Amino acid sequence: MRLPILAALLCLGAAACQPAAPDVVAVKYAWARLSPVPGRPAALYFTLTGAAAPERLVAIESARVQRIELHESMGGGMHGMSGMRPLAGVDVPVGGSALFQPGGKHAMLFGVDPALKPGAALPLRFRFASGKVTAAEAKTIGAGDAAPAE
Ligand SMILES: [Cu+2]
Repeated sequence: MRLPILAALLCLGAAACQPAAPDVVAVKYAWARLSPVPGRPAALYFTLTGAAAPERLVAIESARVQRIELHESMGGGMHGMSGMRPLAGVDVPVGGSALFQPGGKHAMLFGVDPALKPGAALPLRFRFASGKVTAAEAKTIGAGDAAPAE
């Protein structure tokens, strides 16, 4: 147990030990699956990687979506909304990440601009508890399309 602690202490004296952590949380691999039925919600998936300080995702906004909620799928739920619960926020630890993937955490997009077609980029703003904001774009795919590779 002592060796990792010693290594960490040595790192304090050498700024070059690790690359500097970014000031804001990064958003990677963002993609959204549009609903086949107009007016039904779309699902958004992405990966958040930690900043220099602990952060908490509290909201996502888009000029092309009326309302975005953070959800978590519950194990075994097969029937849409009954298998999810809303999340007030999601922690993004320093040096870690928060994964939003099919079957787990995801964001639900209600009132998607009907002019948004598969293949278009969806502009997003991720809001964190610190007040910081990260802008990103999600790739949109059709209901029957395969999930994009990372
Ligand atoms: Cu949901």
